[in-house]
Amino acid sequence: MKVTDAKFVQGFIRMANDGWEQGWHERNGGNLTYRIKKEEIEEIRENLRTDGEWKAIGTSVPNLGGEYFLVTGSGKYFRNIILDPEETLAIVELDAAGENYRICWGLKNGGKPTSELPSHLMNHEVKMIASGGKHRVIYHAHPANVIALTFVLPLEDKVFTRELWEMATECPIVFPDGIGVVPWMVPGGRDIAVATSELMKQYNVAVWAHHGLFCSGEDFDLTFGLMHTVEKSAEILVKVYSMTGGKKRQTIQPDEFRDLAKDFKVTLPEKFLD
Ligand code: 2HA
Ligand code: ZN
Repeated sequence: MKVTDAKFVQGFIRMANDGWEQGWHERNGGNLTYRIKKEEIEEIRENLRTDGEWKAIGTSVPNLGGEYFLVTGSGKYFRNIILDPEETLAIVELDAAGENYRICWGLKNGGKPTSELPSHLMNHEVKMIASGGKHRVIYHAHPANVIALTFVLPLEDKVFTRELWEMATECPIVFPDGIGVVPWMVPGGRDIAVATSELMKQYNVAVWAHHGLFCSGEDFDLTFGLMHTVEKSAEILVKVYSMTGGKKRQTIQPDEFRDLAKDFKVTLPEKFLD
């Protein structure tokens, strides 16, 4: 099968374009990676190159040895993915040790996988283990309202979690584990990858202060939906701050969150409710 005809590639392109249309991907901002299923690789194997040069990932992900990923290219624009996926995306294979990668498809005019490859792969490893293999999508975007809040709220997991839960009743159901916050760090390197993956052991969402948002999920719908829900909630909070300076006349109370958790069968950590 042609790579671009595969259902997972179509799903990836649609999600990337949806992110562009939301305004989360100015210029070359953001990146998306998908851990490809064994049977999906078999469908397209005849069109994968095996002569790519092995290159260092820049970190070590031993539990992902031998896995294949569909990834956005470094410096590529989300806006262009739908027009030319073979120029803007790549499929990469990891070696058995999880220390090197090689390009098997895509980036037809040259280029490298996303500059955030170390962060994506370390988070894939953590989330694959934490979810028993279910999580396959890691998504980083630059949604404006989440970023704006990182100049106003204290950079604490509890504050971001509680404030965003309060802004929309669905939030504690969509991200019951809460949200982690990474202080400002240089993007693209191993340090931000380590800091983010530490938080992603307990969360599916991490804020990068003054930069953007990082999400993990099982499939494209769930991961896009998570990014969308968090950013919508941040937009409401920005409106509340803009109208009142942050003073709420009323809001959802801790016991109301507990009632919601019971009915919707989610567990909300008490540390976010006291
Ligand atoms: O330009 O978003 O974090 C890609 C990025 C880096
Ligand atoms: Zn970024």
